[in-house]
Amino acid sequence: MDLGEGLRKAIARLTGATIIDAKTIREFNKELQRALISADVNVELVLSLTQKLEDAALKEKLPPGVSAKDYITNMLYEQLIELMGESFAPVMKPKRILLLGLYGSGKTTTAAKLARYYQERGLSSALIACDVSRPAAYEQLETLAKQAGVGFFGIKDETDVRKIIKGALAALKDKKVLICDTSGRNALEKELIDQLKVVANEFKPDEKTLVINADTGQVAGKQAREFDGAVKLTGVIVTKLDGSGKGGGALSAVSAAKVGIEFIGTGEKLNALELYDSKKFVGRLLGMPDLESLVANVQQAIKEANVKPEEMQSEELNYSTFYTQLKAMGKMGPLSSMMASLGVSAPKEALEQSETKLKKYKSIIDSMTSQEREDGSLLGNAARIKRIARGSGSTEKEVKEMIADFNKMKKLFGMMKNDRNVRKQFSKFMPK
Ligand SMILES: Nc1nc2c(ncn2[C@@H]2O[C@H](COP(=O)(O)OP(=O)(O)O)[C@@H](O)[C@H]2O)c(=O)[nH]1
Ligand SMILES: [Mg+2]
Repeated sequence: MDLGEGLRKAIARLTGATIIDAKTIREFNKELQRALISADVNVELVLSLTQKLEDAALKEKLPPGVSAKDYITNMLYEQLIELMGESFAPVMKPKRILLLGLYGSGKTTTAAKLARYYQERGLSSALIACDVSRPAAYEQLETLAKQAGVGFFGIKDETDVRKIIKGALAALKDKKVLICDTSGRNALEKELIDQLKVVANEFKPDEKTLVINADTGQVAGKQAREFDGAVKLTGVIVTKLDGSGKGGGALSAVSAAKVGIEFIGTGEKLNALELYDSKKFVGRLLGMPDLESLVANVQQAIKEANVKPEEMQSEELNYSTFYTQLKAMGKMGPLSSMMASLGVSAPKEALEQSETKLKKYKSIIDSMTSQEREDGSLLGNAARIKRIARGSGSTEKEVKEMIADFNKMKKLFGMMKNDRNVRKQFSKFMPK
């Protein structure tokens, strides 16, 4: 069973759960621990991750409208990005990169992809052929360098890596980014490790990047530890994510070497290189292509559930904050009855909540310019109302209705700000 499968199994256990109690989260954690430990993720790390999940799950209340499954999936996602990083921004300065990895992991192809990547962004690049084990490795890299339009240095049939690096550093002085391709064997051997140490000493790389194939399983952790022991890794690139592999080994590798994922390879072509993006990567790992929207929805729900009455009135009301506030108030029941109990007469239909209405308001607000969102008074203009109505697929009447609701809320906020008694009354209506 690969890691993704184990994680998916753990998540599947939560289907239908309506609350998160100790039993639910512990069963989930047990499954999660099994999956992570069998993927060779460091045991201590696994225990601290599941402990954090348990603490958070039991402390926090499920926000309204969010299922236990989505909520815990989001928490798991947050823990995983703590481990692997959320995104990667490469240093765009002259530098030397050493690529390492087992035979067939995609090092040579990735070297050319990276050279092309940096050169396209204004840093002239060159490739150095230091794979002295594989027949035709020299020719493969030379061909790829031509295709990528980047520099190349190698000494055909030379087996002394020291000589190659010395020659390369002399010949490629005018290049900003130097990328060194190395030998890889089917499994690590002492000879290979010794050779890599020599290359690293001579080349003095700024980055030492492990290239692993997305279908590498738990052995990725062992590989990463051994390469890390030899040269101290700085990052990981996962290749062949366009294939059937889901990249579970990457989690073992980053946890073993304590580095992040930098790029992913998504094809044989030289432009098939993408910057690592945690939402995409974890989504794939968990077999949830829609993870991005799940995470966005849960995070929005958490934010809304946490709006406190104090914050509601301290926050300046404008159209940027209106939607969130409106949703938060929706949980308090019809506002008109509340306002009546405060001794404020409100029109019966005031701020009536309904999902359709909220959706409509959201699309109207999305059609506003950022200026209009900040300064609601701009909407006194008929041409603007017309434009917003058209942009959001609403009628002008609907836009005007929303403006009226906005103004009512603004009035209420003003009262809350100025009157402690009203504030106190108001907080009674907040959901506990
Ligand atoms: N589909 C796919 N194939 C890749 C990717 N990266 C490398 N390959 C292929 O994998 C094979 C081995 O790649 P190579 O760069 O020679 O690996 P090396 O032995 O580590 O240098 C080649 O056929 C590449 O075209 C990738 O991201 N996606
Ligand atoms: Mg190679």
